[in-house]
Amino acid sequence: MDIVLINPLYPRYESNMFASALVASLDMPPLGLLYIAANLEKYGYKVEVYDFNLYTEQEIEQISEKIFQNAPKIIGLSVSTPNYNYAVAYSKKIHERLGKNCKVIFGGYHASFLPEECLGENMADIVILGEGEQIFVELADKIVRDKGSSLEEKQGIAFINENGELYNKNAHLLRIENLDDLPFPDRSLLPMERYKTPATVMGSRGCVARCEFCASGAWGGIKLRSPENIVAELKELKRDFNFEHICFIDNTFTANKERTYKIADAIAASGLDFTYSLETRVSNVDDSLVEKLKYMNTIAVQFGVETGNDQVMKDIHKDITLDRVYGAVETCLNHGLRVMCTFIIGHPTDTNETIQDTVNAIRKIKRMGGQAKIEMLTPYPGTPVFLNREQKGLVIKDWNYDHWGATTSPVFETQNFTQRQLHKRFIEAVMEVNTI
Ligand code: B12
Ligand code: SF4
Repeated sequence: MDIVLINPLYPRYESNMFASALVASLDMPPLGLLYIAANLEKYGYKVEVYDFNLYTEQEIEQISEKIFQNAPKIIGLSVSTPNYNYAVAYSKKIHERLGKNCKVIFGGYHASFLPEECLGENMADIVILGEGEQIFVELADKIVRDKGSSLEEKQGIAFINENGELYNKNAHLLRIENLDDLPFPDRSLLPMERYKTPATVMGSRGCVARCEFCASGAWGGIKLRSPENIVAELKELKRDFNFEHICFIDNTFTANKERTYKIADAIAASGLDFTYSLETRVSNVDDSLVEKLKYMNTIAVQFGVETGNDQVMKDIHKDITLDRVYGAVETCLNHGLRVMCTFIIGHPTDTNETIQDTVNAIRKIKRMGGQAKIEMLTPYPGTPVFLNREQKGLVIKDWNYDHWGATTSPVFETQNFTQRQLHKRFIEAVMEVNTI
C-alpha cells in the first residue's frame, strides 16, 4: 500500500439541546478525500481511505496498527479547524512509528489557510493548499516513484526543506479548472452503509459570494460541473448504491439560473427516481426557478440567512435583504418544498437588539411554515472576520481549536459582548426559538 488518506477525528461535542450541527453532522462521507483517492487510482496508485469519525477510539487503535504494519509511503490527513489538534497529534504518532520513510501531507481548509501552523517537527512534512487532486498525484510521483520536478518547483505547496526551513514560495490556493475532468469520488473506499447521509454530490466548488464569516467564500470564485457530468455521477450512484435521496452539498446550487434549468432538465430526462435536497442563496429564487427545482424532484431547500437585521446583513456582506428572504421562503413553501433557514449569532456588529431581530425573523419564518436553526459564529481561518478581526473589534479568547466546531459557545468576544454575555444571549435566543 503506497498511500493512506485519513479524515481525522473531530472532537465529540456533548449532545444536548444546544448541540451543534457537528453532533448530528458527522454523517456524510469526506468527499474531498474520495476525489483525491479516485484521481490517484487513475494514475495507478493503491489507496486506502479511513474516516476515523466512524469508529471508537479502540477501533482507531486497531486500524492505526494495521496502517503502520503496512508502512505506506504517504499518509494524507484532511485538516479542518476543529480536527487540527487531533491531526497534529496523529502525525506525531505516524512519525514515531514510521520515521522518515513516510511523508505526512496535510490538506483541507485549515491547512490551506494556515499552512505554517501545520508544518514542523512531528507535524506535516508537506501542506497542500486548495484542491488536492492533481498536485497529490505529482507528489506521489515524486515520493513513491521518484519522478517529476522537485518539491521546490511545485505550485501550491509549502514544506520544510532539507535544511529544516519553511519553503512556501509557490504556496497559493490551487483550484481545479475543469471539474468535469476529475473521476467521480471513489465511494467504494469507505463503508457507505455507516453514514446516515451517504448520498452526497458536489456539483460546484467555491461560491459566488464573499460573506465575511465564510471559509467557502474565501476559497475563491465558483467552478461549475456540467449538467451531463453531474447526471453521469447520479447514474453511477443509482447503479452502485441504489440510494433514494441525494443531498447536493454545493454552497450555492442555484448560483447560475440557466445552468440550474439545464441540470433540472437533464435530471428529469434521465429517468432517475431520486429525490433531492440542496443549499443555496435566496438571491435569484423566483417562481420559475422553484418550478424547475420541483420538476427535478427537489423536496427540500436550505438558505443561509444569517441575521434578522438588514444593517448586520450589510455588515457581513451577505448581499441579500430580509424582504428577499421572506419572498424566497414563501415561493418555496407555495410550491410544496421544505425550507430550512440557518442563522448565526455573534456577528461583530450584533447587539442585544439585532439578536432579537434574528429571533423575530425566525419566528416569522416558522409561522410561515419554514424551519430555522441558529449557530454561534466561529471566525474560521481565511475568512475576513478572522483576518480583519482587530478592525472589527473581535478578540479571540480561546485558541484551542477543539472548541472551534461546537457552534454553541463563542471562542471570542466582540465590542458589544464578553464571551460569557454572548453565550448567555445565544442560549436565551435558542430557548426562545425552540418554543416558537
Ligand atoms: C458538505 C460539508 C459538510 C458536511 C460533510 C463534511 C465531511 N465529512 O466532509 C457536514 C454537514 C457533515 C459538515 C460538517 C462540518 N463542517 Co462542513 N462543509 C461542507 C462543505 C459545504 C463541502 C465539503 C466538501 O465535501 N467539499 C467538496 C470537496 C471536494 O472539497 P474538500 O472537502 O474541501 O476537499 C478538497 C480540498 O479541501 C483538499 N483537501 C481536503 N482534504 C484534504 C486532505 C489532503 C491530504 C489533501 C492533500 C487535500 C485535501 O482537496 C480536496 C479535493 O479538491 C464545505 C464547504 C465547501 N464548499 O467545501 C464545508 C466546510 C468544509 N465545513 C466547515 C465546517 C466548519 C464544518 C463543521 C466544523 C461545522 C460544525 N461546527 O458543525 C463540521 C465538521 C464536521 C466534518 N466532519 O467535516 C468549514 C470548514 C472551515 C474550517 N476552517 O475548518 C467549511 C469550509 C464551511 C464554511 N463555509 O466555512 N460539513
Ligand atoms: S455563506 Fe453561503 S453565500 Fe456566503 S460565501 Fe459562504 S457559501 Fe457563499
